[in-house]
Amino acid sequence: IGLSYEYEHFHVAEEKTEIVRKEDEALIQIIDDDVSMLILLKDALEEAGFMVIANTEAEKAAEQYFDLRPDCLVIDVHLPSKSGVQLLRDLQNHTRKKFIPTIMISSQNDRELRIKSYKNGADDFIPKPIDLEEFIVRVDRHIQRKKLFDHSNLIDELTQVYNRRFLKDSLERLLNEAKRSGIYFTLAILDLDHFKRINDTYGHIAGDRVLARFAQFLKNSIRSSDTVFRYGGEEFMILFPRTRDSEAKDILSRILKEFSLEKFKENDESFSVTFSAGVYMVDDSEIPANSIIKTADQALYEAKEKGRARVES
Ligand code: GH3
Ligand code: MG
Ligand code: MG
Ligand code: MG
Repeated sequence: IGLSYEYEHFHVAEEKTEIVRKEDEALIQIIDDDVSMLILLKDALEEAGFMVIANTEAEKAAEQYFDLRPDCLVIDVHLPSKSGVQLLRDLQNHTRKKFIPTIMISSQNDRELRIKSYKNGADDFIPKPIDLEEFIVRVDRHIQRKKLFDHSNLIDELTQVYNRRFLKDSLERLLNEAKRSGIYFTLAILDLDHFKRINDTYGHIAGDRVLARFAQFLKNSIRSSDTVFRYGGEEFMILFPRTRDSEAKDILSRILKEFSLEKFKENDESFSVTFSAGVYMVDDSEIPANSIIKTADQALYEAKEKGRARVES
């Protein structure tokens, strides 16, 4: 991906290439000024099923790191323009709350260097020459651990859908994608109607059960490319990539119709629940994430004003 080899100068020029990130495929970024090492590791990782971006320069690497947000970093300790440890420190300073497992590789298996690497946030240190089989299993372990970490940090415990933190990430990712390839998407905000009454009538535990069932209902009603988030309390959001607002409205109206037929039972009493929703289509990638949410929220407010159990845009 994105490599063109210029053997006469013996360096690798990275072209600006489209890297389409697949949800389930881990992306590994390798930074090493030694081209033959880059090729060796890249080939081995790709054969093992990972996506790889390879860089020879620290500056270019930093740029691509922020752009593509890899799942694992492999950094050579000795880079010409900047030490690998310095690069690691710079990247970590910019993504303090993100956990991106980082493996330092080095031709020098030096105790001081290892300690310095770990102190600066490295998770692993592999001296060259690299045993490829061991390298792959170590990368794989780091990726598995990161997945577990990300999952527990991004899922809302009660409803088992994505949380607000992940919404921010997803919105930014979609906006970046929109910038790159001009695609559009629709954001929907859903809010349960008169939810306070359910709590007041049947208690908070019953209210929690409604929230969990609503979230699962949403998850089961949308396409696999769409994502449900719990934004807070009894408010949920859905991101519909490559979907116009009219289409999202149709989908939500169908879900509303089906969900309002669901029967909830608490102490021999049966009740049903509805929601209101506001949708907003983003086809201008310059719009900031918070004003997208604000505009969708205004549509939701309109749906509430017009009598609830409806979808507005
Ligand atoms: P509206 O139709 O205008 O949205 O009315 P509403 O009653 O749904 O809205 P309101 O914002 O007045 O009340 C929301 C309620 O949701 C209040 C709050 O106690 C409850 N709530 C928020 N989070 C949770 C939760 O995790 N569990 C339970 N059981 N209730 C929650
Ligand atoms: Mg080097
Ligand atoms: Mg609310
Ligand atoms: Mg409500």
